[in-house]
Amino acid sequence: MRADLSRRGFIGLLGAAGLTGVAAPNALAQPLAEPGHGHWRRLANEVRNETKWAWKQYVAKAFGHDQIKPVSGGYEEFFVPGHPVGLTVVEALDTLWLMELDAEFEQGLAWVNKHLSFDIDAPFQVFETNIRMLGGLLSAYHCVPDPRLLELANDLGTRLLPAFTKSPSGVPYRYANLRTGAVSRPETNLAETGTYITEFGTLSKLTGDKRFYDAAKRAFQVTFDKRSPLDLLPFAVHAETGEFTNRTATVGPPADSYYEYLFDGWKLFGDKDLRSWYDTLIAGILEHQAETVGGHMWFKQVDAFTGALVSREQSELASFFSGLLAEGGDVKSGRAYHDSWNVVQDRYGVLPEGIAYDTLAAISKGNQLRPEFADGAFSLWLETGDELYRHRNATHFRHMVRTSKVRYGYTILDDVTTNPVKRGDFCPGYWWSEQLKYYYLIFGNARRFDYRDHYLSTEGNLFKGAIR
Ligand code: DMJ
Repeated sequence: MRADLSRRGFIGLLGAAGLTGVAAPNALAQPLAEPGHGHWRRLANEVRNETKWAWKQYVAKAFGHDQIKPVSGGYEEFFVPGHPVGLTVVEALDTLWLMELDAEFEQGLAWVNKHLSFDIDAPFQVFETNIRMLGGLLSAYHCVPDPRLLELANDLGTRLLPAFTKSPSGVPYRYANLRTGAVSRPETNLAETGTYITEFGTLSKLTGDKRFYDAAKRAFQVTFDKRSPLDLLPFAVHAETGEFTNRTATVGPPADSYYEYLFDGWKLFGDKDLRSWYDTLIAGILEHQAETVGGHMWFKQVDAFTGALVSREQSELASFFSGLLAEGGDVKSGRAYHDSWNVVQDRYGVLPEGIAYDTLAAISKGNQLRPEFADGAFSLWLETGDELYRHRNATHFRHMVRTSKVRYGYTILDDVTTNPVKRGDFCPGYWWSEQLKYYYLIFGNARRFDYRDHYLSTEGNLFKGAIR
């Protein structure tokens, strides 16, 4: 399979660690042997085998718990201590299905059917619950239309709705108690207020209940309407007033997926308002935030009202923006921005969480098993058909196997600048939903994936394009 199909639809804080220092080239940054032509299928099989092996470890040590601790063989919950919701199971389902790991998929689905319940008297973070749990259930339902999956998705969406409906402005609170509907934490940000339209919209479409789509769109509109005269948005906002509470604009967290979902809402539902809001804001970003430093394109953080420089720190999470720009029609900028991050991959092997792009120093030295670079490469490959992006992801995958594979799975890294790297001890849920899927889909010719017409959410969840 060649990625020579045009315009395929695909979607895909700086931790202020204060650890500034000059980036030392890491031994891991030595060039790796890359697979030649004809070897992509073998690489896809390798990804599939790693997934199968990691799933087996998870089932043996942590089944039903949110996240495995793959070094110690323990587990931990992601949302609320003592209240597991099988985050890893829900995140993994569509990936397992796409890889035709059917026994593993059935095992996960059986757990969901038997154990998953959202009747929990505790506050859940609405953004994470939406992109991970609601998105995971909807993508599993898209792959295998088991009515219980939709029932659970509808139940969860309904429990999240008070975050929107109880807000005087329509901008959602950060937390909602799943049993009582009590809401809390009104100090929020762009990503946590504008990353709902595709999950909520899909739910509206499947259930006929428009409340979900309308709530997600209204939240967007409140902040968009308050944009600065430069067409920029500060990232901090208060749910009760709908007013911004700072002045800094960034394309990284905690803003990132706000921009992604404006585009995605248009892509998935054809909502022209969202497309026009996306175009307006991206034009502002390109005009006031893009800059070339050392021959590479980066996005500075600026005062949204004056355009004055705030910081040249860049989170690894911002690397997804390369793919978004390309999907939005600006392939040139998308390519340029991914090239910049590739320089960081060349230097460190595994990308640090945050860099100062004027020196390329790692200012946040860990790596939380992040998928954004691979996400960007996958989107760019779909848009351009350029094999370069397969090679970049092969390098990304190889570095991950060499540095993160431990006794019971794959772990985050605490420091990518030491040799050997310093490891932490947990595997985030998104690892199962994102990079494993991006690697598999870019290396292999997945029989169950429609390369021409599909939609993957910010969490890599498949809402469109399953070939059953
Ligand atoms: C994922 O949960 C999603 O990609 C989200 O949009 C932000 N980043 C994490 C993974 O890094």
